[in-house]
Amino acid sequence: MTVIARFLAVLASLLFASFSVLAQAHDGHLPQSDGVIKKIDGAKGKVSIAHGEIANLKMPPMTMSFKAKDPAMLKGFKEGDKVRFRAAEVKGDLTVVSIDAAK
Ligand SMILES: [Cu+2]
Repeated sequence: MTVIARFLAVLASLLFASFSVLAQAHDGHLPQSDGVIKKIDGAKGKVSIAHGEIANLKMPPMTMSFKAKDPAMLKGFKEGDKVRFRAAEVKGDLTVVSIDAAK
């Protein structure tokens, strides 16, 4: 490998790494998914959601439990509420990173 080619390869991998870090840091870039709240456990910061497809997690529709990024974000919601939310894998846990009431 020439010096130039090696330099370009390092540059490309650095760029790629910084882009993926940025993509994870900005929750707003994750696609929103639809869901209906089935159960809330505020003490544990857990919420069970019957959700539609979650494109970024390649997950088909199902009902499952998520961790809330911040338990306080669950305040004001109750079972049966329709929501729009963003989910991501955070330190191995499937986590709701944002949640809003669906109109
Ligand atoms: Cu799921």
